[in-house]
Amino acid sequence: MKIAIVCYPTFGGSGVVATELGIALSKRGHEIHFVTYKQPVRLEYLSTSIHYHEVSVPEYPLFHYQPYELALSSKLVNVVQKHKIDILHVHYAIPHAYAGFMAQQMLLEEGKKLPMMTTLHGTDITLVGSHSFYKPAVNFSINKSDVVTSVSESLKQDTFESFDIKKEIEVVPNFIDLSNLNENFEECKRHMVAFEDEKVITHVSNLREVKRLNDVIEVFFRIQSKIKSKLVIVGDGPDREKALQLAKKLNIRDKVIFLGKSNEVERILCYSDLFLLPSEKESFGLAALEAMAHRVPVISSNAGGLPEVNIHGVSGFLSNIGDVEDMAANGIKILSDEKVLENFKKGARQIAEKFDVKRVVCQYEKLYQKMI
Ligand code: GMT
Repeated sequence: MKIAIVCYPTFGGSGVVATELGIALSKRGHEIHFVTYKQPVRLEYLSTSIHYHEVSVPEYPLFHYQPYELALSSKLVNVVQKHKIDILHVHYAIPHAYAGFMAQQMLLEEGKKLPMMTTLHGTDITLVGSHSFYKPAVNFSINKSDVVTSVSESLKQDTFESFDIKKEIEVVPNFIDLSNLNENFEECKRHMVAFEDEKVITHVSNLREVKRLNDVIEVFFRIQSKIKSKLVIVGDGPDREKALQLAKKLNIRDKVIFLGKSNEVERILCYSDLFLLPSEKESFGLAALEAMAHRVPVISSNAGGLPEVNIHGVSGFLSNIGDVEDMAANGIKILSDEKVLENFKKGARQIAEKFDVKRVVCQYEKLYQKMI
C-alpha cells in the first residue's frame, strides 16, 4: 500500500510512534510518505520506500497566525495526487485530522476517495482537544475519520467521556521494535554519571507540568537517603527550573544530572536501574515502555493507560498520583536487593515483549485493508 503519514516531527511520543510505524511498514513492503513541517527526529534515512514531504508555511505579515492547516491540507492533496496514495494516516487529532478531512473533501471534488485513519495519542484528547477552543472541530474531525484508533483502552474511554463520538474506536497499543534495540554499546558510559557503588535512576520526558517533575525529585530524595544513587533527567521543558530549585532546597543538587534533549536515550537506559514516571496524565507512557524494553523497572503513577503498560509487581510498581512516599518505598524495595532487582528487570523485559512491533504493526495493516 502507499500510505501518507502526518505527525509532529518532534521528540514527543506521538511523533516517535508515527515514525517507527512508518519505518516498520516500509520494511513490510509498503511505500511510506511522511508529510510534516520537518523531517521526523527518529527518521534517520530516506529510501525508495520512505519519503518525506515538507509542509512550508511562508511568513506573511498580514497573518498574526500562519495557517498551517491550510498548507498541510494543500500539501496532502498534491502528495496524494502525485504519488497515488491509498491511505492517509494522521497521528494526533489537532490539527491533523481536521486538515486531513479538508484534503479528503478537495480530493473528492477530483473524483478521488482517500480513506483516513486518525490515531489519538493522549494530550490531543485529555489536555488540549477537550478545551472549548478546539472541542467542536476535534469532535467533528474524529467523527469524520474513516477509522479511529487510540493507543490505550483508557484513552478510548476518556475520548467517549469527553466527546460525542458516533463511531467505534479501535485500541492499537504503542509498540517497540525489539529487533532494532541498541543494547550492546561498546562503552556504556555509566561511569560518566555515577560511581561504581551507586544506582542510576532515570526520568525521560518533555518536563511539562503533567509529568509532575517535582514528584520525580521528591521520590529520588527519599530513595537516595537509603540507597546510594544518582538521578538522570533527560529532556527539556518548562518545569526544569522549578525542579532544579527543589533539588537545591533538598540539598541533593549534586546528585541530580540534567542532560537536556538527547538522542542517546538508549545508551542512558542501558545503564539505568530504575525509571520514574509519576505523571498526572499519561495515555500510554511510551517512555516507560522504552525503559522496560531495556530491562529497566518502572515506578509510575496509575494515571490513564499506565496500568496497561507497567504491570504492578512484575515490571515495576504503580502508586496513586502524588503519593511520593509509596513510590519511594517501592523504588527502595526494588533497589535494595540485587535478586529482587534482577527479577524486576526480567519482568520489565517480558512485559515489553508483548508490545513488540511485530505484534502491533499487523493490527494497523488489517485496519488499512478494511479501509481500502
Ligand atoms: O507525553 C507527552 O506529553 C507527549 C505526548 C505526545 O503527544 O507526543 O505523548 C502522548 O502520546 C504518547 C504516544 O502515544 C503516549 O505514550 C503518552 O502517554 C501521551 N502523553 C500523555 O498522555 C500525557
